[in-house]
Amino acid sequence: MTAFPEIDRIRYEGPSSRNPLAFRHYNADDLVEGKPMRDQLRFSVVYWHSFRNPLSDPFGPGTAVRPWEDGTDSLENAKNRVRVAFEFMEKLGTQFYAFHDRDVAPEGATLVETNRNLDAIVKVLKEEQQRTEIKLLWGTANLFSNRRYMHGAATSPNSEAFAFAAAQVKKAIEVTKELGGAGYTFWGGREGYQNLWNTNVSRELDHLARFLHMAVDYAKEIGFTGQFYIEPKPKEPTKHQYDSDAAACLNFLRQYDLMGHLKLNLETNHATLAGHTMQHELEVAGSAGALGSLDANAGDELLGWDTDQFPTSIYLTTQCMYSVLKYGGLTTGGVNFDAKVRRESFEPIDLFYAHIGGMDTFARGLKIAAAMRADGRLEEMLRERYSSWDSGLGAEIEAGKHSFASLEKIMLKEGDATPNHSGRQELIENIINTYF
Ligand code: XUL
Ligand code: CO
Repeated sequence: MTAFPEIDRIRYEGPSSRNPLAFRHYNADDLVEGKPMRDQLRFSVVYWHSFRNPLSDPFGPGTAVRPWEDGTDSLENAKNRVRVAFEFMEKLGTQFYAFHDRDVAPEGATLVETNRNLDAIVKVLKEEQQRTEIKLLWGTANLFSNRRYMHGAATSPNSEAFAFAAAQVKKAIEVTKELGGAGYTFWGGREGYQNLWNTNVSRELDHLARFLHMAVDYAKEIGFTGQFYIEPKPKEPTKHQYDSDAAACLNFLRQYDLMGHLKLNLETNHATLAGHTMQHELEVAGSAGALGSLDANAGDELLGWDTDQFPTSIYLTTQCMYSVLKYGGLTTGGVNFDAKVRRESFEPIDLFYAHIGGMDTFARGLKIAAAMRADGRLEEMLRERYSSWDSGLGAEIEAGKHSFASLEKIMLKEGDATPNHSGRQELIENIINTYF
């Protein structure tokens, strides 16, 4: 049985190919900065958008045609879907995937039944992983769809919701370990507020931190060595999410002594919603040594919601990969397409077009970023801009040899600070365009 009978394995055909089912830039074996592109990019397909999203929106039901679905929430249908997902990834040539517990297996009437369902599916996932050598990038738990989480999970005013979420994440970590997952992600779901009049912010943040400490402890207890991530998002579904952006996450991790335990999983559309660029988020996380993984997508400039479109801007992916390379490359993390085809792109083949486009766009971004780094002009201009700190007064200040009093003395004598280098933004932007 095959779900995509008309599609062969997607191959690299080079930039001049007009075959819509081929890569023009992503050639998995090509070396970039000494590593095959497949290892630099570590592409991952998300189960939720690609295999569970009916393509509904707040104004209408789903439009997706998915002939392999039998319309039920049965275990049989869920098992069959696993095989379809792996056929898709095999044909696409991605090495990783990611899922929420509830994406892969149906929720039962009780936790016992739900866990049993999950175990049954994990067995199939494991078989398919072994058959295809496709690996789990990260697992996660859906702590936001069920009505028990209407007020949040770890930050719910209802302690039973917290307890249920704890049980759910415990199981999700076990399953992620069982599948050899390289990581585990915490995205805030409904961990935020809709109304400050009914919210005890400090208590909710304490609870969130306690929850994450329990996760860290449990991972240690069972020997799960995958990387934990926290995924910033400022709003949607709540008006304000506690993990609103990279800086807020880092502050939270530091305040609650979680810094060494979690890295950041950064998503482009979340950065946009926060009023930042993805590059900003990457630089904030990277400079704190906490750049973990990328949820690759893009928003729409004219729509205010998390549209999770596939990335098609080479400028964007160049910025992403420039920061990734600068901070040492992806290790446990990957380029995870947390992206969905748009509601009008309802055919199965659109899933291929979308991912091929995203992969090629990232491959180009990677190559351009590597070329920029090899050329070195940008780095040289950056070095030059800070050169007053490399010797003399600047070096002395950095070395802690000065105080307000000693600096005042110098400036009283000199009379003024001399402006030195131009910012050269225009020149830099011109240079960047020469790489495209
Ligand atoms: C929601 C989002 C999630 C996380 C995983 O906007 O990005 O899908 O990536 O829970
Ligand atoms: Co995401």
